Amino acid sequence: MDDNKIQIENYSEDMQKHVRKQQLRNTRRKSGPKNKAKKPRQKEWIPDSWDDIDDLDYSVDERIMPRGEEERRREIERKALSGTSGGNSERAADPQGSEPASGSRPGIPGLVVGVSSGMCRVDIHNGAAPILCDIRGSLKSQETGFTNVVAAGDQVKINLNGEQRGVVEEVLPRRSILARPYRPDVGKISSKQQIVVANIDRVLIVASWREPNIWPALIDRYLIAVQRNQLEAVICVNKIDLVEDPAEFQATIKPYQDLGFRLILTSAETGAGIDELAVLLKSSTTVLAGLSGVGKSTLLTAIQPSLDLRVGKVTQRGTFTGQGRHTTTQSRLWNLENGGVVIDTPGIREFGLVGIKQAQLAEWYPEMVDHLGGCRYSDCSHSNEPGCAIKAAVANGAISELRYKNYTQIYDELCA
Ligand SMILES: Nc1nc2c(ncn2[C@@H]2O[C@H](COP(=O)(O)OP(=O)(O)O)[C@@H](O)[C@H]2O)c(=O)[nH]1
Ligand SMILES: [Mg+2]
Ligand SMILES: [Zn+2]
Repeated sequence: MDDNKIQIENYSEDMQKHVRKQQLRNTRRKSGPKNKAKKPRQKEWIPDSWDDIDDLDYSVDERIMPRGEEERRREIERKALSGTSGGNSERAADPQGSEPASGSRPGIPGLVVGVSSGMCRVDIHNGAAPILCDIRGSLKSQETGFTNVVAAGDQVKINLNGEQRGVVEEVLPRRSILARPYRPDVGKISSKQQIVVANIDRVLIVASWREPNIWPALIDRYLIAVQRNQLEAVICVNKIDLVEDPAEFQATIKPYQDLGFRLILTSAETGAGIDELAVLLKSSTTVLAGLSGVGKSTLLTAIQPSLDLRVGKVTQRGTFTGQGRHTTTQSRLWNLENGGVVIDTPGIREFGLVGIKQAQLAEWYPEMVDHLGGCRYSDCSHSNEPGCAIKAAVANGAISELRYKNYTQIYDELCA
């Protein structure tokens, strides 16, 4: 398809979105009960440069997803997984007309360890520092549906432009990605997604017990993202030195244990759980996902002090402000000394739910699946309907109240 046409289509889609979004925003401002419920959360932590997407914008984006959008997004995901060495039809025309066959571009193989403002750092496995690379213009002009060409974790081929500078010529097919909806600047709306990390095996969902408070619905969102991408999930609850009420703590983590999810309970302050975490991270490629301030960088430094991720002083109870810390603003990858690859991400809240409709949500809750079909109404939302098998299962303890509450919270943010 011709580039101009794509641009125009995107533009009018974006404009329509913008108008609808504004209308929804206005309506919600006047009356939305959801809006009210969210206020304390927004006060509790001050966003980073990367995650300054307010919840409202995010949920509106999902609600107004136009018909056919889900299919379009699936196609986009398929493209993302094929890297830039996929089908030729997706390639921008080569000015020289000398496009080499797929996968046969000359270049030095390397691993993208960090990305910022259109450049990336590539480790070419020679023991030296990663090389700062531009990205070949023809890669940038490909229409992929994603805002970025490369992400941390990508396998690429580069050519050197000198000793210290290179150019990414090709992005090899990816085995997995995690992406997020993208909003370029305040005021601009984009329907595109941004690839945050590529080629990961495992997601370490990091939450803190306090400062900031544990947010179980966010854990569920990440769990859904992990299941959809067929990755391994491990939940890490950090700052357990700040647990005041062990009974409350146990009640919060038990639903996840009962479902068979692996949990690692840590405190970078006391050292609890750090060895267990270190063993986990020794194998495979793990991305750390969690709100800003939960302790992702601190945990990585505890495992390998030479990483030298400057972080703030250990949190005291009641002092979380979200400010004055060293914050990770871009995803970064490290090869650990003892094996394993880790990628630290900035606090990203919105992985995972793009394209899921309200009626599909329960399918992502393994404990609900068996009860589906038992409701009196086939289109039961499992909220207020009589004869609801899910609510009956909550009442008799087969489904935990915590998970059900998370379900209803997330449900309200999805499109019908
Ligand atoms: N009390 C306590 N504070 C911690 C713990 N882990 C990290 N912190 C503090 O939490 C703050 C945020 O940590 P950081 O690693 O920057 O979080 P990130 O944004 O997830 O990378 C820092 O001030 C850390 O010192 C912990 O286990 N207990
Ligand atoms: Mg950090
Ligand atoms: Zn029901």
